[in-house]
Amino acid sequence: MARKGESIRTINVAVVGLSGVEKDKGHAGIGKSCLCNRFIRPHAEDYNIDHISVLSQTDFSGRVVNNDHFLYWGEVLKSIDDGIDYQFSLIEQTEFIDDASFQPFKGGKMEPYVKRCTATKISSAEKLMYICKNQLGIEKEYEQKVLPDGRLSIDGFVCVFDVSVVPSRSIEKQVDFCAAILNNILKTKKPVVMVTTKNDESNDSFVREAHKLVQRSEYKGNIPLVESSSHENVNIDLGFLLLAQIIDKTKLRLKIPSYSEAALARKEIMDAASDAFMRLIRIHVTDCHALWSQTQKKLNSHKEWIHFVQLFGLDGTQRLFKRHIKKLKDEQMAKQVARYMEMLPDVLHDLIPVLL
Ligand SMILES: Nc1nc2c(ncn2[C@@H]2O[C@H](COP(=O)(O)OP(=O)(O)OP(=O)(O)O)[C@@H](O)[C@H]2O)c(=O)[nH]1
Ligand SMILES: [Mg+2]
Repeated sequence: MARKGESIRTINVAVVGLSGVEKDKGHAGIGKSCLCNRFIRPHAEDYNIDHISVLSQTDFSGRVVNNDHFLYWGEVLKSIDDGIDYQFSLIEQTEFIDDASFQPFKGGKMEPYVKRCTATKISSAEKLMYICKNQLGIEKEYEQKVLPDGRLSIDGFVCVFDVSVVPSRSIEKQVDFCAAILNNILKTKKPVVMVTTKNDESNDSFVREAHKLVQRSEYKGNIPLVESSSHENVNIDLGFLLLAQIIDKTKLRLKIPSYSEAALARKEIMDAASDAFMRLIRIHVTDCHALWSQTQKKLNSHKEWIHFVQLFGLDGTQRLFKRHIKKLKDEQMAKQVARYMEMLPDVLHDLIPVLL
């Protein structure tokens, strides 16, 4: 681990966990890419749920994949309340599958994934940072960041374990695969944190299996477990920050809330952001004919607006705006009806003598 200045430490992390052909990983991956995406680019607008796995030969040899079985996700700065900043560099160790043969691409000396993914010296000349699936083939249209010096020295690992039910993947298989990875990580003497993914769709017995795995005697209680959901953005930073603290040998360690505690805290943040956003909208948008584009231009520098878009994305923001406009229209209509009702006795009074 390199020390940058007084209070910024740089930490290089490899995210690892079950990967491979469908026979090994089942119908879907375990959530490594989504976890990396949420950690590096947490805002709703930058989060994608679909990442690269099965590729064409052209994409495999493009500069993002660069004929490797790992992705370079770039850097992110995160702070802990006690004033320490960590700059993380992140790679994801995966296994890319050829869309022609449905077998892993062959490149150089191919060790089995469980061994290869625990490498602590990573190198790939001119490799570009991965951002999203659409980037492949049109790299110039995205930020182009190169893996510095073409290499990275890994300080610690985040080992991912999926606690949701995925068709064609048995829990025993995942436990065995994960244990093999953890055993190989132990040999590197680098610290590891286990992060369970997809807790928004968790299966209780799978959650228990994950806890049982890290409690095996050979791990001597040295592997903390964090329960996360990338889709719900719950407990994402925690696993990485804990790893940084272990690497940094800090005395104080972050507390690990359970998934339900962390999800509740997250909901409170989202509710508060929604309330603040609605207050802003109520003050500034009083005309039911207000347009989304104009409102966006007018309000997008307000902190309440920015925070809400970060959490809910532009689609979510527009949905709430539309709901507000509908409410304004309903209110206007109700006022009009009330006015007509007020006038009704007079109108009737005028009409009845005529009718009589
Ligand atoms: N419900 C739920 N689904 C998730 C979550 N994270 C990932 N997924 C889904 O799981 C599938 C696989 O996710 P990836 O992140 O691509 O998995 P991976 O481990 O990177 O897969 P490979 O790199 O191909 O081994 C996708 O369909 C994701 O949308 C989550 O937090 N909750
Ligand atoms: Mg992946």
